[in-house]
Amino acid sequence: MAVLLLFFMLPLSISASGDAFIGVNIGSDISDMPGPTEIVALLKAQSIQHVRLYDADQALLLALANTGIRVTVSVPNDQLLGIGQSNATAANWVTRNVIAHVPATNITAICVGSEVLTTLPNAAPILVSAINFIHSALVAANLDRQIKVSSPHSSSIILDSFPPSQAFFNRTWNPVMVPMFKFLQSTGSCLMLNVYPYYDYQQSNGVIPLDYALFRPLPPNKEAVDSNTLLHYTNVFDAVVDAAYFAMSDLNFTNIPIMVTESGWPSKGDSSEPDATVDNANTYNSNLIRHVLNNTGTPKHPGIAVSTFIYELYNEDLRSGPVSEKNWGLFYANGEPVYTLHLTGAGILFANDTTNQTFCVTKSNADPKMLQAALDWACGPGKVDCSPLLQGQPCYEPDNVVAHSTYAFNAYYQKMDKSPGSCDFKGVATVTTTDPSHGSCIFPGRYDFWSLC
Ligand SMILES: *[C@@H]1O[C@H](CO)[C@@H](O)[C@H](O)[C@H]1NC(C)=O
Ligand SMILES: *[C@@H]1O[C@H](CO)[C@@H](O)[C@H](O)[C@H]1NC(C)=O
Ligand SMILES: *[C@@H]1O[C@H](CO)[C@@H](O)[C@H](O)[C@H]1NC(C)=O
Ligand SMILES: *[C@@H]1O[C@H](CO)[C@@H](O)[C@H](O)[C@H]1NC(C)=O
Ligand SMILES: *[C@@H]1O[C@H](CO)[C@@H](O)[C@H](O)[C@H]1NC(C)=O
Ligand SMILES: *[C@@H]1O[C@H](CO)[C@@H](O)[C@H](O)[C@H]1NC(C)=O
Ligand SMILES: CC(=O)N[C@H]1CO[C@H](CO)[C@@H](O)[C@@H]1O
Repeated sequence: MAVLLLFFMLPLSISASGDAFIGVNIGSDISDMPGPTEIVALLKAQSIQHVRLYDADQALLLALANTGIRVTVSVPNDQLLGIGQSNATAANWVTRNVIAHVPATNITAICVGSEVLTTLPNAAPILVSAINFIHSALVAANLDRQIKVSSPHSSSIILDSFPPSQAFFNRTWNPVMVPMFKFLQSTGSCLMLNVYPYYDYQQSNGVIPLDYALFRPLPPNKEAVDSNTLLHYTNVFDAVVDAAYFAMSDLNFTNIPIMVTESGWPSKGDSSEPDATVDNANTYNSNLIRHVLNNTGTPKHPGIAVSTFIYELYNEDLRSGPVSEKNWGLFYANGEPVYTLHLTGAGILFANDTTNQTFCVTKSNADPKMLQAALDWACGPGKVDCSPLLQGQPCYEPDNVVAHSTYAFNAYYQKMDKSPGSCDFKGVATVTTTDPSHGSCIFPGRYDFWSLC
């Protein structure tokens, strides 16, 4: 009996996928588009370690080489038809835009198209072939394990999304979604979803409270409860992600993780968009980052990482539509912040909020034997991921006990949430405000680790 139970339960569980990360989308509809070097300088200054591009811009991919930054590239919608109709075109795309850049540029995922079902429905019939052709080209280059393939969808393809337990995908798209989920399942990839509580709030005609969209605390009587599951929802983001999990289970797919490829809030709008304000944008994005990096997961899948890319790095002044369309960015094109996120205590991401940013380093003149012992402890019983210190990895050089123990001490300190006593190591370590990162060896903030997809 117990054996049978296991047999049925195993395929149903989403494996714990490590810690969630926050990344940033880089759109380029900008009249004064910063050059690749400026973009990379901004990413480094802000400790942004994951980015998503809407294409595979050669110059930017080159500038991202040897930075340690993880890059998701995209097949733009206007190239999708060609790629979905010809495996040779797909293979060429992968050769030119991926193989030419790895491993110097750490490409970790490929988005095939963007919101194809809702913005380019005539390409829907070839979407899964495009995904398969791109994947086959990666397999041929032996890159399929390190580079995941998926396609970002608008959350508007989920219908009846509250209560989340009743959600399902618009059945029109089942002939696309079912083979796509089979692909994602068999390749260990994830469902990519764009989640915009701003629009859900705006379109709800007052049904959704602003606080619920902004992750602000709600009075208990305002909390949304799913009457089927009795799960409590304290914010729209979680409700939408759970609606996607439930919509997948409606199609009998229960072990595919979700990555949010876009989420954000505009900082400015026209007179019909009164909630597009700097305050709301700052509140939403700060709370979103905290929520994601806390690895809270969602009510349906607590603790399961939902890595998220913020939309977006720069304001895109050339975008058409309402004023808000041009104002989703964290930065102006000149690199000035639109606002400074309230992120103290959330790790070293977005270094602009540096007030309380601290690192743990080796004391000068510490005894090398004590350092070695402390290093061994940190990488062993201390459970620090010391793999970046191995030969060929970014923090191997300089290969000495002082540099290596500094990396390990800091990783332990961040892992312990900078708790008092976690930067001591029998007196050989000390706290500093200077970031010890060097070259492509980036010292982790507490939460910035790799996760599944
Ligand atoms: C494309 O598919 C054809 C037929 O299945 C196969 O013979 C060919 O090798 C494939 N080409 C590439 C570049 O994968
Ligand atoms: C489902 O998708 C089809 C095709 O885009 C669309 O015409 C239809 O309105 C959608 N259904 C709902 C309920 O949104
Ligand atoms: C899901 O599985 C159930 C139980 O095996 C089955 O009745 C149902 O038809 C399946 N649904 C789909 C969409 O395959
Ligand atoms: C962080 O996660 C813990 C449980 O893992 C939870 O109790 C807490 O409310 C979360 N905090 C935020 C800000 O989400
Ligand atoms: C920095 O930390 C100190 C001590 O924990 C705290 O009092 C202060 O409010 C923090 N500063 C900010 C900007 O959060
Ligand atoms: C590339 O990124 C992956 C995922 O974060 C990581 O495991 C790997 O070590 C990185 N490779 C390099 C060369 O930095
Ligand atoms: C508000 C603020 O401190 N902005 C700074 C953020 O970091 C960039 C790059 O280091 C600076 O240019 C900004 O002045």
